[in-house]
Amino acid sequence: MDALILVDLQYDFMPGGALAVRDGDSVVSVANRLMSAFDVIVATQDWHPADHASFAANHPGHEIGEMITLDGREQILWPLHCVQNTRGAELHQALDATPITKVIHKGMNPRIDSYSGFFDNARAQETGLDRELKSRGVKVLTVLGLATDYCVKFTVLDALSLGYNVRLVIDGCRGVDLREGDVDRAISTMQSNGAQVETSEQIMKSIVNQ
Ligand code: VGL
Ligand code: ZN
Repeated sequence: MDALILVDLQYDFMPGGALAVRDGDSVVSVANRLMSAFDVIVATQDWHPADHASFAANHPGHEIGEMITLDGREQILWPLHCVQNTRGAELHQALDATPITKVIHKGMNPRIDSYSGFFDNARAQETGLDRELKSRGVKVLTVLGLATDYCVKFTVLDALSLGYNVRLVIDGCRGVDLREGDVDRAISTMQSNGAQVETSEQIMKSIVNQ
């Protein structure tokens, strides 16, 4: 069984949002096109409380983009984003929500960030995504979304470590590039860990021909 994983297609990661990813909204149509080919479709949602420790605003004297040490872990400070029940945390309305079979929330623990859709950054807690996929007999994941160099990257790496086969939809991802080259490095890292990088067109064709 194959599943499509839509990572964080939320307003705050789209142009005009609090943590806008350049051209981020262009992946919504890629998601809509791919959904017709999948029975299991999971959307993740970054879902922070307002007092989340990843927000620069909660660390007076520190700035957005700065790296701090938080409970012994490195933490990049982000603008306030994806606060639970705000518009910025909603899935983009152009995303066809009807075929989505499950929504997984992450990043609720105020002290621990959660880039991956599977575990928080301390690997202390599971989100329920692995259980959901295993219960449906899913072995292959097709992954797209935002942002390539954070939540997509860590979702893909965790998926590979959990034994899934992973296809990364290259035209379905956009990244932050906090440092120039981050997106390219993230793609190489995913690939060298075993992810297959494909276009949505290649994936559609391979599924139709099955
Ligand atoms: C993300 C930074 C902070 C992401 C989430 O979805 O890639 N990036 N929170
Ligand atoms: Zn976040």
